[in-house]
Amino acid sequence: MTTDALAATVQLPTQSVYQGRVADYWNAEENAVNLELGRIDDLYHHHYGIGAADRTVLDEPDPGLRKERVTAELHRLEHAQAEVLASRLGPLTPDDRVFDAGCGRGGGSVTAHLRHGCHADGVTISAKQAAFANEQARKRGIDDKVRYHHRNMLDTGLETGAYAASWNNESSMYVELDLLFAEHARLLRRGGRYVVITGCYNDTYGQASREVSLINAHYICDIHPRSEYFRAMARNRLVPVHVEDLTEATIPYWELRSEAEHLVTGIEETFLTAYKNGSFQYLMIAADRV
Ligand code: SAH
Ligand code: GPP
Ligand code: MG
Repeated sequence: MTTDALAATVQLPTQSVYQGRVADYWNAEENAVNLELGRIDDLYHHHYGIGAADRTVLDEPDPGLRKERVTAELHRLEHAQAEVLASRLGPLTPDDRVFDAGCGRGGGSVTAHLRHGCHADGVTISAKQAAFANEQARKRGIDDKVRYHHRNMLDTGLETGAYAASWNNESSMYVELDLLFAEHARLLRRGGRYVVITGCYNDTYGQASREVSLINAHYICDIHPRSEYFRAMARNRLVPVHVEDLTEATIPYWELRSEAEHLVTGIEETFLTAYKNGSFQYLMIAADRV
């Protein structure tokens, strides 16, 4: 059979094998470190924390109260990260629309809506997460403005040029950056703002370290080098306006998390080693769509 004839017989799947595995991971995911933190105020985050940690929570003598206080402190740090991202989306009005690419259980879109009053569309490859997030928005009474969709963020079907801002909060390591940024550039209006917070490997160090490979295997993701973000943005009409290395700011979160026996998942020491040996960075980039 010729290549062309073979290609004619093969139906390209709408979702790759890899994306199917990513969806399986998120459909099954029920880590205490995510659900117990989210339950505190119904803001469910799937990202890490930033800022100084109040380590006195570890000294609480009552074991039940200690767990509660550690859980609350980790949630405070994760929510602080979401607020830093939301504050970078620029001045937005309640009529503006924002796009949350790889939205998880929905906490980021709710945070942006509460801060700016804007409409939000979140997209996740997990049907379970989209249903969970929509139910949360319904309970909060904001389902007229905040909506979640079970879709591929590379091919959202959302309206071209309709968005004032968009972001990836710890979700860009699941996709090819050129395809991702092409979709953001399509959805954003001219002058719209794009923000990414991500873990990337440090090109200065060379290729990805063992720790970076372990993180990839743990989450089924594919962490990109720092340089690739800037190359792919330049190719897709996204011009950086603010770049911030959040590595120092996230270390206290990981140090506290590693001592939270009731919440650890086993990846804590790997993150701390990767950040401290310089091979991995926690980075925020804000860019304008030109
Ligand atoms: N941004 C969220 C969740 C981050 S977890 C937060 O900050 O809480 C990573 C998310 O990326 C998961 O929700 C996963 O479903 C999503 N994701 C991974 N690949 C995707 C794809 N191709 N399309 C849409 N979502 C994807
Ligand atoms: C956060 O999700 C993790 C990811 C989205 C993938 C990898 C991120 C990097 C920065 C490399 P989570 O909150 O579900 O993770 P955990 O269960 O470990 O808290
Ligand atoms: Mg988490």
